[in-house]
Amino acid sequence: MGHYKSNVRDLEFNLFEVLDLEKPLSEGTWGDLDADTIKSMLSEVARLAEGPLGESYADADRNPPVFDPETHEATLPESFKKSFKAMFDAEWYRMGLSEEIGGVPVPRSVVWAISEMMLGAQPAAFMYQAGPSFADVFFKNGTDEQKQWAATCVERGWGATMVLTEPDAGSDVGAGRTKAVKQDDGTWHIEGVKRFITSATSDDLFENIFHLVLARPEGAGPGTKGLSLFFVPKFHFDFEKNELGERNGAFVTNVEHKMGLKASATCELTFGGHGVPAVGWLVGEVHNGIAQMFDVIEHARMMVGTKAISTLSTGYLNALDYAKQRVQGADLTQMTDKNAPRVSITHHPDVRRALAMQKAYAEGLRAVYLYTAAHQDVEIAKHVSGAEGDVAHRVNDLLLPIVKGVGSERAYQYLTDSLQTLGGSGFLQDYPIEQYIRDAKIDSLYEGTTAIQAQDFFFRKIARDRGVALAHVAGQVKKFIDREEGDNRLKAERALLATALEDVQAMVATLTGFLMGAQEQPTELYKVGLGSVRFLMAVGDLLVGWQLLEQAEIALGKLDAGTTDKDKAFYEGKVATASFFAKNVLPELTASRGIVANVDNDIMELDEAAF
Ligand code: ST9
Ligand code: FAD
Repeated sequence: MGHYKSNVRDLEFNLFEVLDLEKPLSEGTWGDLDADTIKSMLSEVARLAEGPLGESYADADRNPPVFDPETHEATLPESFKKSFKAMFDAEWYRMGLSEEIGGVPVPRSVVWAISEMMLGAQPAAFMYQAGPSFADVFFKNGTDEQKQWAATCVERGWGATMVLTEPDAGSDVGAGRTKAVKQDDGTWHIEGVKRFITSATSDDLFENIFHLVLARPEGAGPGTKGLSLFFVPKFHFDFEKNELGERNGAFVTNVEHKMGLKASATCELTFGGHGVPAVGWLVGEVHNGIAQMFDVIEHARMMVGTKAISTLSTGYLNALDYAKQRVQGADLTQMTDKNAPRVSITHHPDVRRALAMQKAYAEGLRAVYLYTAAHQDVEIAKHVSGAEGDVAHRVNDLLLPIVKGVGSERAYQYLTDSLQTLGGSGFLQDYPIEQYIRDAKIDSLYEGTTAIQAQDFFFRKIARDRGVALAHVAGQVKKFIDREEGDNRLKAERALLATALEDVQAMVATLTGFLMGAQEQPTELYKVGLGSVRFLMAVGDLLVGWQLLEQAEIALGKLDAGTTDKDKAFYEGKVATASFFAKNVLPELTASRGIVANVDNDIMELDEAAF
């Protein structure tokens, strides 16, 4: 048994009891794919994740990639490559890809449920597997000829990278200086140095790697809008003869030494600096680079959030396992009796509190990412929330910064509780949790830091959207609040959720007020910046609380109907966790509302020297 613990029961519960996928599946959009097939897929991926895929997790951490500057390549540990191969050969990457490039139609919620387990077991391996999904973006944005190349990328199993960041262009992608020089034959020569590029070297995992690179054509304007997207293969390829050719001029010039996620090679990538031109092809033959790259970024942000949530889930399940076995101290009610029997630590209120918080965020955030994924398919979105027209797309856009920003922050925060549950043992490398924490820290940094997610959430996904998607989701929360089921056993929790919704709506009004005020007084915008991460986290808590309570209501119905012993504990856990979260977390949103309402610019006026 490896380090990774899956939660297949909860995935099935989400897909079939909460999202109720059976109905849209029966309508035929996904052929004869049915619930039984999906359940066996989930079990099979769980076996892969808990077995061969996760097996090399610690070894790959202790033996990170070794870079050779002479060859511009790094070697990966054999154990990791074996794990990668076990996953890649199973071809799960075909799920949800365009059929024209070898994909199999599957709802996105199922794709992400499957991905969750691979991401939790061996996140670096999942990232090396980006080729097919990046080829899909290339396929959708490419010319007819490039669409053929995209199919070849999948068929030959090539690796892929997304190449934005430069030493002076991180969050500010538009500051990128890498340039593109047009050639007479219609190709482009890329010149510049990119940094932090994931999977730009990958030992012998792939015969070729294609880089999707943002670069600025000579003479193009400043900022992100002046960037174009280029397809730059590591080796040239004769697509007519189906033959690998000469080395192209994109060379890895360094591999970073990192805190965690060590098996994932993070590379400096130099274009055109070694006497060989780095030849690129303009994607779609149109200059629309940032929008095209955002098609990749949207997948990647969803991936990062799901990775974080998956790591929290396995952290929690490892902590739970330990807590059930670890005997220490007497029950609190017998603390003065020195002869009282010793109990497992699950009997101690503080351990219960910590476990309940871990469970609530792991399962609540899982529900949020799956609800988001449900809005990536119009048919399922309509079934799940009644989203019509382009509302499904807008809801997905709205929720991505929650999945990525809140998922990563809460996972890192509560993984420390997972570690704490193990006491001093948690600090040891005998258990996986210290590695989980190191490996999960990156999730709040790459693909846009939390500050960037929070600004994206407020300025683009709420203000620019004129609140359409937010109103749709708030309407769904309100529908739950107003629904009185059974003997209304969740009455107190519904009231807490109603207050939390009001708190969030008040924060939206306050931040919108600052935004409007900025037309007269530009420094009012600082107040949005000062409140935006708090606001993002508050909306995350509202959505986690709501999803947990929706699940609790379903669980109550199942308990009333009578269930097996095993399911009884599962459903009781759902009800108790939702109630715990509503009572212990949702009231904090009222404090956040007050803080946002009273935010002032004093800290912005402080001289840098005073920090
Ligand atoms: C990175 C990679 O960090 C880390 C991990 C790599 C892992 C690789 C493997 C991954 C595998 C994943 C796939 C798995 C899939 C498997 C299963 C399949 C299901 N939404 O606001 P403006 C666009 S990479 C959409 O003025 P600024 C839009 O076109 C590095 N589009 O921005 C817009 O034009 P318009 C990641 C958006 O002030 C245009 O941009 N780096 C969005 O010029 C300009 O917008 C980062 O993420 C959006 N949310 O630039 C950088 N936002 O307005 C973070 C913008 O006309 N920094 N556009 O529509 C930012 O995001 C900045 O806010 C900025 C600002 C760069 C956008
Ligand atoms: P900076 O942008 O310098 O940010 C520093 C701090 O300032 C952060 O706290 C940030 O939130 C804050 N900040 C910056 N600007 C603002 C603002 N406008 N408002 C508020 N706060 C702000 N990039 C790729 O292109 N491809 C990859 O494959 C890739 N993989 C990566 C893998 C790893 C392991 C790492 C570490 C990075 C990777 N990146 C990749 C780069 C990653 O996306 C960037 O590191 C990230 O976007 C942040 O940029 P930065 O590191 O330059 O930080």
